[in-house]
Amino acid sequence: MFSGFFDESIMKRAIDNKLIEVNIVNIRDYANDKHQIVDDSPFGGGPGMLLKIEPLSKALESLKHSKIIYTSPQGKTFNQNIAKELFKEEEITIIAGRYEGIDERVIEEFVDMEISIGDYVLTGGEIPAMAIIDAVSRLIPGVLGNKASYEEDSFYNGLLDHPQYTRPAIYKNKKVPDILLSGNHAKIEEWRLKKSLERTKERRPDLLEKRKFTKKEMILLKEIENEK
Ligand code: 4GX
Repeated sequence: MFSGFFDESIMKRAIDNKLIEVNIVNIRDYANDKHQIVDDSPFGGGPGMLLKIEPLSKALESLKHSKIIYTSPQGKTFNQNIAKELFKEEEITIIAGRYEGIDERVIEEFVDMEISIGDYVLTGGEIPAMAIIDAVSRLIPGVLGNKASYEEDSFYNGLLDHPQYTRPAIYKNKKVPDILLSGNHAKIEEWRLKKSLERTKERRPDLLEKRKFTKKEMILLKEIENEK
């Protein structure tokens, strides 16, 4: 599951340029029996299998300087702030796998952070692991190259993105907003900020509740209010 992701252009370049280092550990290598069994049924019964405690803890024991993350719907919902927090770490370890979950004692003993990537159920931890690695890696200077800047992205300033357009200026009678073709960069910036505020207010009012506003933003929010 990871090979496509890490062989893809951005991640591959980041690894080749030594901006990130990835080590995929196969839990099976830590199994202690000849069949290399790593799963077992839950105490108390019920469907599904859990990752066995011994191979998993053996794999985690040697990690003294790594932030250990377990992904599950019970975790704190992943967001840009958690990505920024993880970006400061020298090394992170993410427990991923098929099965229904892991033994709670492994969480208590080793896990520093339990993260959910959203309120839905997946069949394994690989996709959450890739989502976290992706969001954190792109914060590392050089990973995105110089063209793209994460400072322009949604959530960088706590707001959603403004609408964006590219050529042609008219497509099936739909015209790109005139202001974007005006060449007036101050006006364009203001328009973009206003659209960001408008969209965030409309679609994610929760994001605005926690946020402080500049004078300019307050004025734009008033304008939006009056236009209704
Ligand atoms: N946000 N799941 C994780 C638990 C599990 C089993 C074995 C590691 C090894 C999910 C989510 C999610 C299902 C992935 C339970 N982990 N994870 N898996 N939503 O639904 O993070």
